[in-house]
Amino acid sequence: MKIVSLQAQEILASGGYPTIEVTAVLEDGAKGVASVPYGASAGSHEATVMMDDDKSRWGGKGMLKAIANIETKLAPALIGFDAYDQRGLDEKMITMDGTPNKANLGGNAILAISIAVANAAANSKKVELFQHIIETFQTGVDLNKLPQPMVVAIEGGKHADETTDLQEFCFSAIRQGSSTVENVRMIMETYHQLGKVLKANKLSTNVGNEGAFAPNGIASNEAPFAYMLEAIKNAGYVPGQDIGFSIDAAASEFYSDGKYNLKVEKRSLTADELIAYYATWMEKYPIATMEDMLQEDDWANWPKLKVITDQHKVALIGDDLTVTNVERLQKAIDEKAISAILIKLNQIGTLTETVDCCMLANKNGLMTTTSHRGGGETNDATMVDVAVAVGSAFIKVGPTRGERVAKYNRLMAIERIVRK
Ligand code: 2PG
Ligand code: MG
Repeated sequence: MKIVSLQAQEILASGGYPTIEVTAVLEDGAKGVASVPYGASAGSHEATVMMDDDKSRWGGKGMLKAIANIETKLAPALIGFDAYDQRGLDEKMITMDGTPNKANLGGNAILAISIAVANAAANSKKVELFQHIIETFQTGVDLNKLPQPMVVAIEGGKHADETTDLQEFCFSAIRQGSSTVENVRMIMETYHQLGKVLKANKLSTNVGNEGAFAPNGIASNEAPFAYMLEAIKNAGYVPGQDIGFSIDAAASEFYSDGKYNLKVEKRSLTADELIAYYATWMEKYPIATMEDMLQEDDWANWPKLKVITDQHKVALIGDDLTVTNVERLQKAIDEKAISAILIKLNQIGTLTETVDCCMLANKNGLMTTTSHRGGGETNDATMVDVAVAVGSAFIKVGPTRGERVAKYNRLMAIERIVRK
């Protein structure tokens, strides 16, 4: 099924700056439209987000260079290519780029084509995108188990001003046997209760990049847990049984010169001291997962933390550490650095490499969580179909704002489709 056109343009991402949208059309008239997100606290080993650096437009954050790469280089080479051959298509773009981090043509340009074509191929076959991914990559997923919501409830770090150093405190649905739709309701009811608890404690309920509460002047990085526990109880659920906590420290953002600088607590800790601090949390609170608790190249200390998370049956997730990259994932497995991995399509830049990374994780018994991006998210919900197709345990997405709820709405729609 040949590609007949690939057309690219700038659209607005959630932060009010541009990103790329591509429309792919196939010879049977089937169409696929996709847009790519990008992060606020991106890891330094991620695929390149090519921006223009032309300060006269969008303060340098335009994407016309990447779009020109689509129009003048990628599209001409890909017209006529078989859209059903996703791996072949992605490999061709990787070869054309020729760099390990897609610096030449832009990870944003390449991913936009990769997922637009996947969407077009699914439409051409008249199947859902997740079904197309399952068939194309033979993922062998069990659709009786769908990903569950991991909902950002409080955000700080780079995603909000004057709040926690840690980036995200999430509610994760961990109860067994209930539907995804019911679990979304459970967590959102709890999120609304959290708003009331914050207000009662004279904290603001303004929201950050991801649509989660960003309370100014919160006392410490540990303070969110007490509010979250109260919210779960007020909503009528049981902490540790229905809902667990998931934390993403995004620790690279508060690390410098060997120290972890907790501004809100006015202290700088060594990795060992920080790990000891985290250990006290695991003893006190129903923590289900912990992500990027250490800096992205702090390979010496991740395995120490993993010993402790294993003891507490907490999944230790790599994000900036592993950047959806099979080589970094393999290293993390070899070094016993993690027990789970965060998956973001734009960290690596093609659908094929993303699925390969998930398959490597699955093969090694590592849980996957597929994630939204902070600063530059879009209404595109391809990440949800990927999560379903590879058997992710969770999708991590914020609770409010259109580009976030689009993901939960897609997840609930998929549940209705597969349970029909
Ligand atoms: C993360 C993400 C998403 P960003 O660190 O997991 O929550 O943030 O997209 O800003 O890197
Ligand atoms: Mg993260």
